[in-house]
Amino acid sequence: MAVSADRDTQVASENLREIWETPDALSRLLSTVDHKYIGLRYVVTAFLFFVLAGINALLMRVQLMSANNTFADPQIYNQWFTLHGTLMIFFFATPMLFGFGNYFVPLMVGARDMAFPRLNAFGYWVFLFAGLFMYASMIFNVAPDGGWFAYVPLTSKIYSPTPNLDFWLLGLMFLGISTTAGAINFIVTIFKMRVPGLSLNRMPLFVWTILVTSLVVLFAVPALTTANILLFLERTFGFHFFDSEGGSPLLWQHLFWFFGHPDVYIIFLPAAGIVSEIIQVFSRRRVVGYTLLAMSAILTGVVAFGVWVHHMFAVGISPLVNSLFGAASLMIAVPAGIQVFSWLATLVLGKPRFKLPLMWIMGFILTFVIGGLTGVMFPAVSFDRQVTDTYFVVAHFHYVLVGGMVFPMFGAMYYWLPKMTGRMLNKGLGYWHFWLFFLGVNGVFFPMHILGINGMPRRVYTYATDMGWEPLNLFITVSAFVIALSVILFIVNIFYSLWAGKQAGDDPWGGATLEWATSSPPPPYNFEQMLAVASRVPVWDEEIHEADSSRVANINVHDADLDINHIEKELIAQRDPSDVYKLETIGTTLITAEADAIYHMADSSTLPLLLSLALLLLFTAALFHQWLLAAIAIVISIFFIALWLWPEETREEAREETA
Ligand code: HEM
Ligand SMILES: [Cu+2]
Repeated sequence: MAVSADRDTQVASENLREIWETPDALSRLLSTVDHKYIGLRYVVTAFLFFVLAGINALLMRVQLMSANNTFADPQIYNQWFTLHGTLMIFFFATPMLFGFGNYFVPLMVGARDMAFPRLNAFGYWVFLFAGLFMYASMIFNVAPDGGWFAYVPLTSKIYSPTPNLDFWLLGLMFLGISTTAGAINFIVTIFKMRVPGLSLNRMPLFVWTILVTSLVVLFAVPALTTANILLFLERTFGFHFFDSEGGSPLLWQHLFWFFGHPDVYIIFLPAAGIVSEIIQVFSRRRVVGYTLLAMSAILTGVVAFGVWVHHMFAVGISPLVNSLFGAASLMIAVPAGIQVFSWLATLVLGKPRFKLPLMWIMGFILTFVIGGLTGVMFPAVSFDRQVTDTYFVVAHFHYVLVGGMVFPMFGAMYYWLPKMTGRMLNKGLGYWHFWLFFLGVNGVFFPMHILGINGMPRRVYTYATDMGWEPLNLFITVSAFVIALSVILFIVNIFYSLWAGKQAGDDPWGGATLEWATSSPPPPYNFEQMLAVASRVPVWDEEIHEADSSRVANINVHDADLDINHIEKELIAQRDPSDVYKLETIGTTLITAEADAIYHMADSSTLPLLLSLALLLLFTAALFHQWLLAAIAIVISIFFIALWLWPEETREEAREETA
């Protein structure tokens, strides 16, 4: 019995592999739609942008190391901070979290891929090309220089006649296509492709936060894209949206921050999801306040759209409006507080194991709370007016961004890379990385509070000796190099562990959620059996019932104990047995996750790559004002879209033809 079962499993997995894998390396490179490759690519590419943006930060710190330094001139300094902010926010933080989402959302909900695999591949290519497009500006020395929020009139044609700003506008329009495609894909995957039994109230918190983030993306990104299109039209064709001849510069600020504030939560929410997952696993107990945590994510996503004016307290909007937006901004502290207390309660009530992933989360809590404390000061409008545009603000938002996103990201690297690569990261190097980074970050950003209160404005390329700002600035620069060293150790660690790291095994941490119920790295089809779950922590609960390692096989849909809905039984009964070997996955209902469909998934294809190349041509043509070329690029794009949407012959038809 055991022997024949083993043989069946082997046959099944070989069949599955044949169906799901793109075998040869070159076509995989160009055409794969496997969410795991795509997720990994997002993570690696986003990390590359983190390093590039970090190099810009180091260059700025070298310039600010001493008073009256002449290492950089003001023009180049403007480019450095603009590109640093833009790359970090748009090309590092969001894509990095979307990368983890891409890799782990399908695994955590037990699906075989994302809902729209080709759209997913397309999203990655667009991200890559938009990033290269943006960074090309640095190489040609025409990098955007209007700050990461590109205020008009500074960025209007009269004050910024060179193409620097066009790179910024077009690059972000281009990137917006990727972010939007990714968000739609996450929403459909999460709503429709969870395994039977994984009802909304059992979804892992990381999946919850990715869902809320994706919804926020759909409502926020259009404001930015609109603003960018309008400014591009104004700069290129002389329209008047933002200038004083009929337009209004304030319109830019409203549009930008209507996107820009929610964007902070687009970055923070998935990171908070990572925090919940890691705290749960390393405290060895279910997370405290699951429902509150999910609700806080939703509340944050909603309130995020009602606070944007707090970035504009100093522009002269009426005091009444300012105080209303101040009050709304204070409200954000409520869900943030709920989350922090839930996490602390989980740690206190559990038996925490302070391994590397949890260390990063502890670092996150400390740093993020400091950022939150300065954050709640700004809604006091009078205080904000004193410190706005000073280093106090630079200190605050780095505490929130580095604390709220980079710490959880490194936590996720130590937690999830073993699943992605099959190898553990080295602990010794890991501890060095953590402590140097932690000390470096506080060494860089804590003193900035003091500089800010002492009046040092942000975005200045130098300062006079008699301001007394020199010693702290030197200290900050040295600390910035400590951060750089820690990141280098991390990169070394990755290569070292790929080469000589300990084998991770399926489940090195005793994980709770479904990604730990398959091999590391997972096979192309993710799970051999279509799973069904009856718990928020399915892997833990299975371990309670069955201690053996064949968990995956044990939680399959045929298992009567799991109370599978009858529709699903019907679906399974109706299937021709050979159907199991097609590119398909089970679709479920939105709230209770009862099986209601079998979806056939798209095959690998080079069209996503080709279409993104055509779009790259379009944006490059627009940059050089080559309208004929742009028109050609549009025609080519439409052609590729038509090919993409062309009905494919089904496998049965193909089989009949060859027969
Ligand atoms: C990890 C080490 C980092 C260092 C040493 C660093 C350093 C700096 C410096 C020196 C500035 C310019 C301040 C000025 O002249 O006004 C700056 C600005 C900025 N940074 Fe960072 N940063 C780091 C990480 C990050 C991260 C992770 C993010 C976002 C996820 C980020 C986002 C920004 C933004 C948005 C700006 C504002 C740019 C502007 O004024 O337009 N930084 N950073
Ligand atoms: Cu804000």
